[in-house]
Amino acid sequence: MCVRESKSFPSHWIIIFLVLGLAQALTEEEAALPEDIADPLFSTDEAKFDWPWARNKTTKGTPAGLNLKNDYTQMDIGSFSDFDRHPCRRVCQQGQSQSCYYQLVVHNYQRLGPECQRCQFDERACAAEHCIYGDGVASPVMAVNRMIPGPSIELCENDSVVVDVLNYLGEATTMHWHGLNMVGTPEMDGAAFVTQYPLQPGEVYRYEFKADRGGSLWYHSHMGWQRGFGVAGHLIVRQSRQANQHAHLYDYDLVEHALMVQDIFYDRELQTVRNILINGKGRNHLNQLPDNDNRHRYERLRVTPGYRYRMRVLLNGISNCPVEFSIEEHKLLIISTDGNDIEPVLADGFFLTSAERFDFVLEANQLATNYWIRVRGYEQCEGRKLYQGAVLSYRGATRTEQPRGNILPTIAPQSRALDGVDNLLKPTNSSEQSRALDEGRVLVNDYRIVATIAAGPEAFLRLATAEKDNNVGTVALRSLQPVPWPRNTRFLTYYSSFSLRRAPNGELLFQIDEISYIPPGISLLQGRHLLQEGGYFCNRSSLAAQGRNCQQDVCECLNVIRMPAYRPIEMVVANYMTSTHPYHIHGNSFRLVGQGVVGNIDELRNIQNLDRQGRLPRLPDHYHAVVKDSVQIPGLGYIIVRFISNNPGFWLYHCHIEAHAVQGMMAVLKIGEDHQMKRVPARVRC
Ligand SMILES: [Cu+2]
Repeated sequence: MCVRESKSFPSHWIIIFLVLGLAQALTEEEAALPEDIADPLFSTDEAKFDWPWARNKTTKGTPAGLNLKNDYTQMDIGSFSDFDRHPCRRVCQQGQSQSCYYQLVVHNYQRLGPECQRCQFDERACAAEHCIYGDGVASPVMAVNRMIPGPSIELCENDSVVVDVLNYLGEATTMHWHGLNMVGTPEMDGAAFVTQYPLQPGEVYRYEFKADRGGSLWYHSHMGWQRGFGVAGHLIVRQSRQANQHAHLYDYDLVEHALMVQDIFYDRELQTVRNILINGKGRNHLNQLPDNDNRHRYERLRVTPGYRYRMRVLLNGISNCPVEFSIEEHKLLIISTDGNDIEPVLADGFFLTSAERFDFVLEANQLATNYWIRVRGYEQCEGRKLYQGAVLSYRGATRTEQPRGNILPTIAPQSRALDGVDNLLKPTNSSEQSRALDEGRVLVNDYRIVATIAAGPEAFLRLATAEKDNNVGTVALRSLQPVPWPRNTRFLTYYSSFSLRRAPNGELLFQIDEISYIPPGISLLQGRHLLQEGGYFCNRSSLAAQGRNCQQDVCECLNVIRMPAYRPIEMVVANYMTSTHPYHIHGNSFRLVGQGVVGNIDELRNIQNLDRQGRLPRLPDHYHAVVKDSVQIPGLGYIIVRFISNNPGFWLYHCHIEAHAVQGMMAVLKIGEDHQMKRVPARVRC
């Protein structure tokens, strides 16, 4: 392999020169952009932040910048693999679980790199050459096995999984298995300095866990901005036909119908979201070619007339960019969210905030031609007019046939284009304008709808019942499973908040409970017996006991919220900002029993008072509230989630917008006492 590699070097250099020339051309093209695209719309306050590795003062050996040199030519590329022929990719049968081994190599790579030479002229060459074409703009990325998204892992429920992650990056990394609660294997959760020490460059870490549930899950790096640069992939866990309650609703469940939607950056200018891609591909917003120009590379989903297909969509969101998903002239029968089956809802489209997933059934019952699959960005992406398409292609349609409809039928009026601090603290009425365009369409999980309802039990009930015929709020979705707790269960209620504050030095601090998270230097799960809890952790109560007022002072510390194990827990989480934040906790799936908007909240006392007055209603148990692992907290609103804390350990609790999490919108739930947690070696290496 090495000999072959070195032989191919001269031609690589020629290709590199060609590509550098092309990249130069693109840079010039970009420099010549018209004002409205190149304007500093997003050089807002929110966008200016420290590099995550500068903030993470305790990370040792992390370089002072991204080391994105193109060193992949020196790697043993023969070991890179997609898992198309993996023995665990099979029809799932009851009682036939397997052991499944995977190797994921995480490495620096490039969009429109040397492999893309043929791909530029022949779309079909892209996959074969390991070209990451992206949107045709040369930019540094971090890939998994030379792919973005990384290779899909397909399993059956109860399979045992072994994954070796090899870190070929110039910086530390970890891998998180989003949607798996890691019951019994907390050290495999992939939370840096919480459940494991990160893998330094050149290290290997063996993740071993059980896929103890079905659903659309995913894996992604949990370090810095790596998932934004590409370190993420689908983790699809299927069930046997007997166990799958939705099996009768569809004929095919194909991995090529799993879509990862992602907002991207081109370079180190992380403050500027530049495009949205679907499975790593899509139209280029810089070259201003029409959407249907054949020089764009769109993802294609093939279907045969007369069949029903299960499709899976996830948003790997990095900036504040919720998206709306729909398909021209097709209804979507939504059957699952975050890997949890729901009572089916027939809709025209749905919204995703970062980390959310929706599975739907598409019936190929229209004229056999091509149709646009539409993804439209909002908030920061709306401000930059970002949207993306893919093509639903019926068997029998020619490749050159123009897809029906438009990717973006109507440009929404400019609404909350800026997401700067002043705008975030001001209410907005933009939602009304955008909503007018959606008249008559059934939309699920629309973040704007929740943002327009008034406070109070009547509005809440309307959201959960009457509006179901038209706009279906997240809280209106119903699980197929009854709640797992007995009637009249009394929950321990924790109040928490998401907020933004400016430090006296001008730095913007994204906070949970008015505390900006500082990561620890000792991994909490491994080092828990070494820690003097009082001196090492902080939380709202401990700071108050010290006389600290985080409303006035800047509180930056390791926020660890303690909860007892094996108890019914309820979290009421308020959002002081006008933009939504995707709430995510590790180690536990939860029921969403409340969600709404209350108007201005700037102290936890406000939300506690409202709750005391009975103005934050909960869904009754018989409603079978939806199960999720990631959910939007509406702007100036709240969510109420419930779970049984039967998984002792240290679990991250954070906003799933990467830009917010790396700036401090993160905390840890410590569930149970030290002695109730699994004993794990101080450092696990293979
Ligand atoms: Cu956020």
